[in-house]
Amino acid sequence: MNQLTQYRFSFGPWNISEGADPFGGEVRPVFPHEDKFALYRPLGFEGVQFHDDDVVPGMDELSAAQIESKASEVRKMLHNQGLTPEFVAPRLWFAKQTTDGAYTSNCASERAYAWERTKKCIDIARALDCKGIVLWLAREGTYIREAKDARLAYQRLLETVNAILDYDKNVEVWIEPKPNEPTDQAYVPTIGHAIALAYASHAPTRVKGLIESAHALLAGLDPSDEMAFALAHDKLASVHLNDQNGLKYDQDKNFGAVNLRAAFNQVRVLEEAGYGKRGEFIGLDVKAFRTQRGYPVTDHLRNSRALFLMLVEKVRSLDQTIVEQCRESRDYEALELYLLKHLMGLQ
Ligand code: GLO
Ligand code: MG
Repeated sequence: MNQLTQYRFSFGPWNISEGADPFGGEVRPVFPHEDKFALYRPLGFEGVQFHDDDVVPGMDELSAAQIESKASEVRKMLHNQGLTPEFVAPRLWFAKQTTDGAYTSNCASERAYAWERTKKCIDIARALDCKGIVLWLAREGTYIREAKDARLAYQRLLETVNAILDYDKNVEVWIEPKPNEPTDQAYVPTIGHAIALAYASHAPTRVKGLIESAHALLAGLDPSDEMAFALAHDKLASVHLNDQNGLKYDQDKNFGAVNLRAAFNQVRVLEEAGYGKRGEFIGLDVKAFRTQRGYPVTDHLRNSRALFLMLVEKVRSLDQTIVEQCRESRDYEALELYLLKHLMGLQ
């Protein structure tokens, strides 16, 4: 019999935040980074998503040996807490060398910085025994189209993917597409772009995607179809489930909070494809409300996870016979009404 997927969940330390936004500073005291790990298990999470400098703060100033030793400490700490590192992402958007992009900067020395930093990120992942390298290509784009040669930028991105694959034969590159913010237009806006890069690379089986619901919505696309596309190519390495209220700044709202039906469809597509059966995580990239009282604020993580599991139940209790009959008779009016009643608990 087909075993039901036991989903495992992950988030990154940045998802427990102090509430700063571009218009005002922090509204809660800083919760120490190293204390966040103790919160994971009680919240029902076992996977930790990292930026490279979440593992090794101040890494730009440290030697390879110092980086390795700090990363090994973190590896032990994770092990003691029963946690698994899901991925490490080079944070290529804070340093002054990445002001105009990293791999696609027009400046050779800035591109060299990006590559050195990426190698250190891979070294950190290796020390953690973690194979996923996430590329959220934050500043690889432009504010005005004429600023960069876009064709050359795409070639540089492909060269970088190949260089990562060559630098370490065990790692996988997981590209997290996003169409805009912080740039006006990003060079890898959708999962289609990411998967094209995968197939063009030296080792297509080691290049995959990480789909964030809000990013797909910002691109005007349906997250469940984006996920289905990646799954059809066996290239969905991870997800960042969340929600987004219209075309505005990236909101990272709670999963399902805006469009429950779209959230249901993401869960349905994942569940139908058996996502998670090979250990893939359900990542939640959700942001705490600035208005929320408490310290630390974690209800957004607990609630988004709970909502995901409620939707799994909705998917599993969907009457497939009705769905098939409606498809057969091409009666999508009946299918839609059945689905809406099912979501409302009326059928
Ligand atoms: C921002 C992204 C960001 C990434 C994270 C991991 O829009 O969603 O949170 O997911 O930095 O690379
Ligand atoms: Mg994300």
